[in-house]
Amino acid sequence: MSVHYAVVLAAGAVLSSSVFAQGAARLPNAGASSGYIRIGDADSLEPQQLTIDLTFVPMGVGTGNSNDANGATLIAKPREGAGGVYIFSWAMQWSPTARSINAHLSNNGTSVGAAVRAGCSLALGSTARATMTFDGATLRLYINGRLAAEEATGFSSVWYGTDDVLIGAGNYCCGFTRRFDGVIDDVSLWDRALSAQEVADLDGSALGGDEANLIGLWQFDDGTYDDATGNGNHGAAVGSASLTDDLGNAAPCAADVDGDACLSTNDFFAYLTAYQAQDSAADFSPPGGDGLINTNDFFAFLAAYQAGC
Ligand SMILES: [Ca+2]
Ligand SMILES: [Ca+2]
Ligand SMILES: [Ca+2]
Repeated sequence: MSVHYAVVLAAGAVLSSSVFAQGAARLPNAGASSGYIRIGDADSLEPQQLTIDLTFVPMGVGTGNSNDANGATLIAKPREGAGGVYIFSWAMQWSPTARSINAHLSNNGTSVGAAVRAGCSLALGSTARATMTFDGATLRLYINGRLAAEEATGFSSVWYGTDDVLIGAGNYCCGFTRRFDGVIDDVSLWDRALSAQEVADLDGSALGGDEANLIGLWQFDDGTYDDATGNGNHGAAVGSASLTDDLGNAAPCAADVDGDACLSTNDFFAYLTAYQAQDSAADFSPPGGDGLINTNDFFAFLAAYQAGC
């Protein structure tokens, strides 16, 4: 068990130190503010089997019915202006209300699809990595590189229309624009389902753009919204979207000791395991740790847990 947790915590450490060391996209969707990224429709954005990976920090509930169970859109190839169900090719969303991260796929863009949900989600201001994969038979959702939910789809093909890819918005009809308020970074799109191990090992900030099966990469590190792959599906800022290095206090939720972006009693037991092992993962006090693990650390963990991170 301790080995398992140590691996997870090592992944968390990478998140906190490097993911936002360079540029990221700030998408302000609160009140009258609106900002998202638009990537023009292209055949190269339409894989039949796929992986979509990104890292995000929610900073508010978003706008446009983003506060329901489906939530705010992290990325989608939506049918803009449409109403109904499965009105997209694919979508990943974060719900501040249901405290879930969810992934969706459609077989016909109007009624047939699949959806998976991770049980709960991270707090405002914390960062997590979400990954969806489809191998032609099963839709999977990973949080922080770990499988969180999966479902056999009953269909093998993905429906595609002529709509653009949007990062941070769904733009469906009737007030359901589902715009995300926060930061998104290191978005990658692949034309096959990466394996569980590949997802665990994936670090979008370290990709170069020429990896096999990588068909889209938006890292926001060079002052642009450009696609770093040869497909050249460059993004454009809409509204008040901007690039930023300022993530405020964004860091992995400290109390989420097992790294699944969900605060539960599992984290309490994971903390106890680390504590007993005198693992540095248990070193919560003083902030940043001091190499010593004692009851001060235990109380600091409890405070973080009670505070919701
Ligand atoms: Ca970046
Ligand atoms: Ca957890
Ligand atoms: Ca300590």
